Amino acid sequence: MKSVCLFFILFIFLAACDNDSEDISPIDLLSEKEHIGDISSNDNSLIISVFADDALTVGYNRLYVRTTDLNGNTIDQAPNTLMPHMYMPSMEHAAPMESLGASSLGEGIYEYAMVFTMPSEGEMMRWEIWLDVEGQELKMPITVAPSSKKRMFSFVSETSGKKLFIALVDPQEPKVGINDFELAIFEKKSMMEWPPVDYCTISFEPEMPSMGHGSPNNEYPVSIGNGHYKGKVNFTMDGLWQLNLIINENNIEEGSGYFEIEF
Ligand SMILES: [Cu+2]
Repeated sequence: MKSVCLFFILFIFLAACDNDSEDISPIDLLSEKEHIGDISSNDNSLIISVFADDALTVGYNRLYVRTTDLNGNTIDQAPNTLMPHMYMPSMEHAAPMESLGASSLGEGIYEYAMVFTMPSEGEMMRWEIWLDVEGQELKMPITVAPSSKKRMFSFVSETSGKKLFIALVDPQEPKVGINDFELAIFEKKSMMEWPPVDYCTISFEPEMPSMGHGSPNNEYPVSIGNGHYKGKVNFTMDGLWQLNLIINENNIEEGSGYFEIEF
């Protein structure tokens, strides 16, 4: 009798869970993300909310932006622009950013990506997100933490003199075996201009520094447009991996660096 009862309770519990997952709303999906901040338009008629997959760190970050009215109703409207902006003692600068369009999370949610090139540091080094909403420029203060593992590197090319920033995009959830490997390259043309770069060719070698071995069957990332490059990386075991990359233009080395991935 006892086990029948337990079974019945379990059944009810599972049924309830199943029900929940069926009417999961975009708002619920968004609430599982990291809430970065809210800002109101100057006339207080709109509230723009910014979310991200995780707390913001140096490197590539995906953002989710939703606009609501004062009653909390979603307005299906994206900010005209969304730009990262940093204040430093002697200068101000932007950073690479991508506008990715409507999100699959739900109606009225728009996706962006930003590559933060350095961490916030108190009052001296402050980041903001600048939003253009219906012609109004709004400024949302944000905090960017250093990344515990190296997810971005930069160099000035000895051949072309260009300053390039290389950011890790995928894998976000690495596993043993073959993983999608995606990175993005941007050029710092000026403090405010950070266009994507599609002309590079890339070679790389994964390495486990603690054990001194690499892995077979990797595929070099190739350009897929918008500054992104896609290939495959093979992790033969878990632990800390270092991906050593060489970035070339016209078969001439522009520079090199590495990413760290630990799982
Ligand atoms: Cu800076």
